[in-house]
Amino acid sequence: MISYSLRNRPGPSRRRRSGLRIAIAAGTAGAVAAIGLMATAGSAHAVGTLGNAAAAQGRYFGTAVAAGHLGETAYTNALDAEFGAVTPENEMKWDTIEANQNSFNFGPGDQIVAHAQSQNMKIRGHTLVWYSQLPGWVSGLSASALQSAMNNHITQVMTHYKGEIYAWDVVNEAFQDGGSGARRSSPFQDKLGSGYIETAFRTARAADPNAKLCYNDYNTDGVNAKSTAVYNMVKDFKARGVPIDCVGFQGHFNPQSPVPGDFQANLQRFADLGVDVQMTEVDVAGSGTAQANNYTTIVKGCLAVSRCTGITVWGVTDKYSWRSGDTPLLLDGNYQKKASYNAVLAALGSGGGTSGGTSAGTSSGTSSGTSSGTSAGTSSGTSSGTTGGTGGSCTAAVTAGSQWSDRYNLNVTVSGSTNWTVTANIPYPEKVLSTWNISATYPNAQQLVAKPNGSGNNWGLTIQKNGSTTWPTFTCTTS
Ligand code: G2I
Repeated sequence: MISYSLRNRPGPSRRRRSGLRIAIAAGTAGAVAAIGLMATAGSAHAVGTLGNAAAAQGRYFGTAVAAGHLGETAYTNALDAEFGAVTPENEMKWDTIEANQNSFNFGPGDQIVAHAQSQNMKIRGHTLVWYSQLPGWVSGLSASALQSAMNNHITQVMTHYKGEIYAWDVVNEAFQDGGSGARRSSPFQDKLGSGYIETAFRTARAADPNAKLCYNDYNTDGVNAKSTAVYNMVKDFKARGVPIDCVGFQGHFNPQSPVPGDFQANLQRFADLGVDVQMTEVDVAGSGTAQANNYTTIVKGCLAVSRCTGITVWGVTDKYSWRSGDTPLLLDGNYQKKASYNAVLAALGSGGGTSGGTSAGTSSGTSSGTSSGTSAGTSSGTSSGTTGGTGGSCTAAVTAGSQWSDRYNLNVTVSGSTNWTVTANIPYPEKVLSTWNISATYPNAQQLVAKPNGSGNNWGLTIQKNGSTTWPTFTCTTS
């Protein structure tokens, strides 16, 4: 039986990658094994885009997106080719969604969600409670009416997007700049007191228990009075069981305020509290090497912190940046890759990596695709592998199935154990469309985890090409 696991639709081919890669891996009981055999033909690269490079490190790489630009082909092509996650730049803010009390406009946000889902992108929700882009009627409310309105807004919005948002910026920019460490004046702070933040997080957890709940702010990227005030709040929340899962660091930098030397240490101290950390709105004013070096520091700092789960830049192209004159992004106004783009891609490739471990035993395989050595752009071939070692090992053998212009099937046979888990890392921008004979889960958009579902050890998957025909890598482990 075919189960359509992801809301994915075949889309137009955007890019054709040459070459063919077939890989198979096997593991032994209790140990996760990495790559067993990898045969590469032509110029196939596992890491071709920002999203793919980050996924190879177990992270996402995203961008802010404006619904109004999705109709521009160059914009959407760049978005889809490079990024694995999106944050609506303005479309989920209070003044768009609830400009008038209890009248909700989800249209622009829905547009971004639909596009992201069609590309299997993660979605960050931004933002539920913020002093800015707040319609006038909110600040006119009495304290008790404001409390109800805040809870209602959180509940309505999160319920509408329930199950679709990876992480929500529940509260945004609640602290003052400077050395006071105080909360920023806002209708919420002024009428409800500091407790509104805790209330917002508790309300958010009840609305969508599966979404990660983040606090998000700027000028908190290094160790300073403001970040320490946020740190103390998060520490207190964790100690008292107030639901918080992540802290977002916006990462708006410029030459006068570059990435601080203690950037990584700051991320780490938050991670040590037991929350994920994310770079949520990165942009760096400037150009050339200076800008590129800042980006490198950000990427390397994130990769060095195991709980840093992803990086989002605040826009696809300099053309549409909120501070366009500062040329702060990775693609210029003509969607050309800048030095900073190359620096980010290089830094993502040089990270500590998540495919550690050693491969037990040996693997062997044949592939008509590799032996031909051409970049015909079709996926064909067979591959098989075996593990050495003692007991409890498993092997996943992968062969080509049916092919269409926009998608292809792979058939997988697992041997050696009936208690197996096969992890498939799907090369971006390919997507899994469907699977059969397995219980499938998706830790992220580029990863499929397959377990037996009682249908035996022969299973398969359909992959949407999106211009690429590079096969996933498969890792078999037992437990
Ligand atoms: O200011 C940069 C960011 C700081 N952190 C929170 C983010 O939400 C914030 O994003 C920016 C958007 O990039 C801008 O696009 O937030 C601005 C508003 O505070 C956004 O600007 C607004 C303009 O002020 C409006 O005039 C305009 O109608 O964008 C709106 C939609 O284009």
